[in-house]
Amino acid sequence: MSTNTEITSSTNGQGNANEVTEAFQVIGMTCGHCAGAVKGELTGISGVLDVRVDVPTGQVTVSSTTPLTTADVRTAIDEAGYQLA
Ligand SMILES: [Cu+2]
Repeated sequence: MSTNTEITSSTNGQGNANEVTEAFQVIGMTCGHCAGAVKGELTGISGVLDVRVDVPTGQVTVSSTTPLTTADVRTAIDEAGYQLA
């Protein structure tokens, strides 16, 4: 399982919620449609703010208001038709 978690605190004195950015490795994406499908499913997870997909490396970076569970991410990627590495 290759999951990198990096916590980014946006503390600019406004009491903003922290933004969590996590990178996941997805197997099977080959083109922009694949990326769009994965992005669409992940965006549907509660709290997700932004999803970036790099098709050549299979790296998917998700920013969210709270840390995502691996189960949620795995389910979303399954729904899109791909596999979490
Ligand atoms: Cu494709």
